[in-house]
Amino acid sequence: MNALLENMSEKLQQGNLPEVVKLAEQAVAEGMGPSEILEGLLHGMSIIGGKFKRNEVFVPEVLIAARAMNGGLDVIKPLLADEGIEPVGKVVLGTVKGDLHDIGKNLVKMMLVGAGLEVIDLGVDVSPDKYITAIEENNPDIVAMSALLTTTMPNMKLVVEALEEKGIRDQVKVMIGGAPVTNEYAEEIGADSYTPDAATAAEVAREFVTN
Ligand code: B1M
Repeated sequence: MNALLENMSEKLQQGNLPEVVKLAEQAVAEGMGPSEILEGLLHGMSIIGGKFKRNEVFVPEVLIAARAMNGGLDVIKPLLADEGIEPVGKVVLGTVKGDLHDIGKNLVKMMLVGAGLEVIDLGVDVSPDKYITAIEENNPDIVAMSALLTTTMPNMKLVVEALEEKGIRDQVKVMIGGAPVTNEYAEEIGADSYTPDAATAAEVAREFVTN
């Protein structure tokens, strides 16, 4: 990683939002591509993640690092979208009920938009009812769910069950992902796809809507 991205990663770890935004803008001005800049942001976030796990930093530090990460993502968002084309399909996306983690979900959103899909972002802490209402109102091709906690993962199953109860399960493809989620879990709850990262999620979503 070059010095600029290294610096941006460090500023992200310190939770310095203005500096992260400034350095991300500088990287864009210097001609770096969105994927390269994203790598720098993810590098900082993964260091913070490791420290959080080892109890070397706590929720407030992680929260301000996450805010800085989202600030950096906002800078590269238009560039990722520019790589896409006219919307080829529609996705209703959210982080499931009880879960407030939104960085991965935001990344998935950007990649989906970049892959040419329209995204209706329901945000975080999305209840099965809210998913159902959004699906009924927007008639999407795909419902995409993110979960970062083992305790909130089961809420993905509740959404699949709610779709079945409403008789609309066959109208949408269900995509799931997030750190604790696995392919086995997707099979267990009857989801159509598990993908390990945002880029793969976008590829699979595109396949779903173009096939
Ligand atoms: Co939280 N947290 N957190 N946290 N947090 C984790 C997830 C944890 C693993 C940390 C740890 O190691 N102990 C742990 C979960 C343990 C578990 O359940 N197994 C944990 C915990 C315990 C908690 C709290 C309970 C802590 C507390 O309060 N005591 C609490 C819960 C709050 C809640 O949600 N109700 C909490 C709070 C927070 C913050 C608010 C401080 C903050 C979130 C801020 C925000 O999102 N705006 C936070 C963060 C930042 C993390 C870590 C450090 C980083 C997560 C992240 O953003 N990663 C995380 C540790 C870790 O993951 N190493 C941790 C970067 C992001 C790009 O990756 O989201 O995995 P990720 O997304 C990936 C893939 O998973 C995939 O694509 C992305 C990559 O391309 N992906 C999908 C994601 N969604 C997808 C959907 C798809 C496909 C792919 O299809 C639809």
